[in-house]
Formats: sequence, structure tokens, C-alpha cells
Amino acid sequence: MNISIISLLPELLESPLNHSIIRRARDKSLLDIQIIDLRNFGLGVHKQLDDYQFGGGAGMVMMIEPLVNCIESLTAKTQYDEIIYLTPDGELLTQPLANQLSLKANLLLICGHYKGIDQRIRDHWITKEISIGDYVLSGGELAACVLTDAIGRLIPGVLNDESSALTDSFQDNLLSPPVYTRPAEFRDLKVPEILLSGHQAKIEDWRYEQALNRTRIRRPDLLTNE
Ligand code: 6GU
Repeated sequence: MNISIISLLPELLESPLNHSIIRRARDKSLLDIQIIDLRNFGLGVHKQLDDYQFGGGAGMVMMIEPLVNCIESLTAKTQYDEIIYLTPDGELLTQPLANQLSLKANLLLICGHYKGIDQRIRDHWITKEISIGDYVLSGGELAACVLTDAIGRLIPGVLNDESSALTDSFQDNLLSPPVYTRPAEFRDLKVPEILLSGHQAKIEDWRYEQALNRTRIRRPDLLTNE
């Protein structure tokens, strides 16, 4: 899979995309991430990228020309399955959406800043708009990292334990059950006995019950949204 990311602040993308599981995916060539600095497409000697909004109002808007030039320099070489704009008014990122995007070959992500990008880009070049939650970030970069991480770890071969992506919270609309490791007793705090019993079927039943309980208490919406 190839993910290209257009950004005004490429430095913000560096660390999250160069560590842990995404680093491993890139090292194994299962994931190719290309970061494009939008500044290179800025207009004039000042490399201008934003301007005042028509009709007045506070906040600058990212101009159509630099961004479209940048997008088209990429689409001339690569056929993208989706051109995604990260924006708080987009479709909410969920596990099913991440699963769906992990099956694509080429994704182009666009990080916005200021008041956002000229609406004409959204109308004519963007194919999907995604938000990572109901709160406002300073720009799209952190959201692009979240989306890339959620997608990248689902690519076959990226996770060592192939089954572990399937047992994540949300993968079956259930939160994960509690987990424990050694020691079995710390001060007076004991691990639930069932987990030490060696009875695998009973352990699986217990885990399912715990997951269901946790979901009922913390996220009842997940159980009714089927
Ligand atoms: Cl995708 N961008 C920004 N700027 N803020 C957000 C977001 C995206 N998703 C939630 N808040």
C-alpha cells in the first residue's frame, strides 16, 4: 500500500510515522509513505499558500492553485483510490472505515490548516472527507497520523500476531476484556483465578463476558448501533 500525505508542516508527521508498528510496516515494504511539502507549490517569491476569505471573516483559507498543482503532480504519476481531506466536519473515523481503507492500494491524504481549504477543491478533487472525532485540532497532520496508523496496522503481515488485530476493541463492536501478566500476586492484588486455571474454553467465556460488561457500562451505544 502507498499513502501520500500533503502537508504544510511535514515535521509534525515525522515521529509518529517513523516508530513502532508503522516503522516496521515501512521497513518490510508493506507500506510506503510519501510526505509532500505543500510549501514547494506556494505562489510567488513568498511561496504563498493562503489568503483572506471572500465575504470577509476571521481566518485564512488555503488557496486552490497551490493545492491543485500539488495534487495533480501526484495524480499524474499515481492512480489514487481515494483523495482524502482530513477535516472536523468529515465522516467520523471508525474501525469499519479503517478496515475498508486498508484494502486500498493508493491513498492521498490532505492536511488542512487555518480555516480550511477552498471549497472548490473539496467539490472537485476530494473523494472522501474524514474526521477523527468531535473536537478541533490545530491542523490535519495529527489526524493524518491517526488515520495512517489505524490503516497501516491492518495491512496483512504488519502485525506479528496475525490474530491480534481481530481481537482489538471495536473490531467486533466490543471493548477489549481486561488483561494481566506476571506476577499473579502483587502486594494483595491478585489476578482473576480463572485466567490461571488453564481451562481455555472457560477463559474465553470469561473474557467475552468481561468484554460485554465493559461495553455495556462504558459504551452502550456500541451494542445498540448494530
Ligand atoms: Cl481531521 N482535522 C482537524 N483540524 N481537527 C479535527 C479533525 C481533523 N478531526 C477531529 N478534529
